[in-house]
Amino acid sequence: MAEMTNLAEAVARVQEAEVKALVSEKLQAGVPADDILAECNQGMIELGNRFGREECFLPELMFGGMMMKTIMAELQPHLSAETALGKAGTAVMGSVQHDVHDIGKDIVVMMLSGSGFEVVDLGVDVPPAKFVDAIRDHQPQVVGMSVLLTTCYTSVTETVDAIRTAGLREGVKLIVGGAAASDLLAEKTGCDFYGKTAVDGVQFACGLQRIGR
Ligand code: B12
Repeated sequence: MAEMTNLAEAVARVQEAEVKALVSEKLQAGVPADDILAECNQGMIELGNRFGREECFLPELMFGGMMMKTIMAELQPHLSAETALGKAGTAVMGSVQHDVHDIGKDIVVMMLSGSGFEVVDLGVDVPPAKFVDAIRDHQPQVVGMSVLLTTCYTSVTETVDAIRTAGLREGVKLIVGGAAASDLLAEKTGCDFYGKTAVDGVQFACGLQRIGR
């Protein structure tokens, strides 16, 4: 972590008071909001890495996402037009039809928005048609499905099929996650990626952003 700035390190350690103080200090000193956001994003990536190394756990991850939402709201009026319009892109997220588990889905939502994505959260028990409508309306780069119940495998299949039938499959990357998901489910249903954790999903989405998709 040697090359990280104080702000990035405070984000990675989820030190909310310090993060808030450093952001205000930098804004007052005239540091561009885009640069401040870049430091925060670096911290969020490191937070994800810490989670991967089991140096922190789900509550910190959730709190980190919530903290970044607050920071984003403070930085928003100062961001350049390009960044403010959601440079990271748009993501649609939902728990698939008949599945009402939303704790993991909400973590993914928080982490994606903390990483600069505009996130359209469709909630729980989302029918395939609602995913399709959201893709038409918001033209996301990535669509995430959360599935905790093995009985809902068919909902994943039906959602992917509905997206394909609507002629929208080529334009988006589909990711699936949640306790019932697996590489095999992603492969069988025709998804692009299985995210074991919220961090995996966010890293995949951020990778799309870097390669300009
Ligand atoms: C809490 C809970 C509930 C709560 C949900 C509250 C809520 N608001 O979500 C309540 C009580 C409502 C509930 C209900 C039921 N539940 Co329940 N529930 C759980 C429990 C204990 C924890 C789930 C959880 O929140 N985990 C914590 C979160 C953070 O983990 P997570 O969701 O996996 O998310 C992480 C990753 O998977 C990932 N992730 C999640 N989604 C996505 C999406 C993408 C795109 C990506 C990239 C990543 C990603 O990110 C998160 C962080 O890394 C699990 C046990 C378990 N092992 O999962 C059972 C469990 C999922 N439930 C189960 C069952 C059977 C039910 C019921 C059918 C019970 C009943 N008979 O009524 C109902 C079904 C309701 C429905 N229609 O959905 C079973 C499912 C079994 C199976 N194989 O299908 C489980 C596994 C318990 C068990 N061992 O039997 N449940």
